[in-house]
Amino acid sequence: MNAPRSEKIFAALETFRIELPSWGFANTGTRFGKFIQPAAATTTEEKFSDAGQVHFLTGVCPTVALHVLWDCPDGVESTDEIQRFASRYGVTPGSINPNLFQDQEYKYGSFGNPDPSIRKRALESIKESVAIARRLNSRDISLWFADGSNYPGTANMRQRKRWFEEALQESHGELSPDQRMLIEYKPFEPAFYHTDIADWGMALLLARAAGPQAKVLVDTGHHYASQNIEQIVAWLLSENMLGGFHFNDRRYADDDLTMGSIDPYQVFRIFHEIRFFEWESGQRADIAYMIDQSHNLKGKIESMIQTVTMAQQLFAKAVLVDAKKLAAAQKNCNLLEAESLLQEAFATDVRPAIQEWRDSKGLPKDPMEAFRQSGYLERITRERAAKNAHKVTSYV
Ligand code: AFD
Ligand code: MN
Ligand code: MN
Repeated sequence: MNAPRSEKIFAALETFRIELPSWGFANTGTRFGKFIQPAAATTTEEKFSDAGQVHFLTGVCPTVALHVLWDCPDGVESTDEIQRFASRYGVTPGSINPNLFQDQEYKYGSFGNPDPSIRKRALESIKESVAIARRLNSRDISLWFADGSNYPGTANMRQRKRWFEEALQESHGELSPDQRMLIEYKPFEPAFYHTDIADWGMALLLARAAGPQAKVLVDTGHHYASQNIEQIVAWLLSENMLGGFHFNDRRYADDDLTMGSIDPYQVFRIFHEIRFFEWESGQRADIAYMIDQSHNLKGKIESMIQTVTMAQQLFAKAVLVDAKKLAAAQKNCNLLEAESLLQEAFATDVRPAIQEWRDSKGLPKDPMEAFRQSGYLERITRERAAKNAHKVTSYV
């Protein structure tokens, strides 16, 4: 690895941070049931402990996204305890993700519910999430709505758009000046005929209607097969409306597979578009990188370490693209030159430079191996196996 490239990689790794999801350490499953893991976190404190391990070993995951109210059962009253966990385990609360999809009253939707009292309840939940975020000094309130319908004719899609605009504007009014509202889109699931915020255009229009502190959140699993996600990223960057990502990978739908496990080149191209924008604009894109995965079969902590190290590799590869040469090749329609600048960067083995960087930071060169040697998994398995043994294993 010649010096300029590893210097580029070192500089990039200095800036790259990615947020862990609290829900990624707890037992989750599919609609066909859960396979309980004896070491899975069963409390918010255990989630902070596990996230703290991933950050301790990788050095790039200082924040953990919280699901409200899963992680804050007593709402704002839970924040003191959360702050104690943060200082005890060395990770701070990150984005706040209100849960507007599980309670029975959300059966026909939250902001899109025809019953105004349910819409009001959903709005109160979001206002509480904003208050929790303020108490925890969290900048981002990350909004995903499962709202939609399963059959043609059962929903007035224009009326629901208006209800979302009103509620998001009112939610936006609760934000303090340094907070952001990230509006996440998803084409389908759990609704299968229409989803109220189904694509990036709808999320963009609703973010614009909500107010200047609202941006779009791109979940890489929330696109139809073969959709060009990096083009969406380029457009949102150009509009200054890209707030952040939920990273995962997918084969068929919102599979929440490990980032880069199916199509690493797509993630590389997303990172490349961001770097190309930064080079061209001369400004840092203010984007929150988050993981949205919760593995049912892989070990929870191992799969998070695997995701983080993959993210670092793909980010490091993307910074090797020579933007100046690329711009010239594009201008001259030198297609093979332009294409090869991306392919060469993607083909570069950046692992030695990343290991050097970790070593320079006093971090383990191989965080996965360090975790396996640490005895942490054996300890938490002993401590949690009994609690997990009594967990629900099916939905019937
Ligand atoms: C599910 C949804 C969406 C949301 C996440 C966390 O599809 O991605 O961001 O849960 O609430 O994956
Ligand atoms: Mn998501
Ligand atoms: Mn999802």
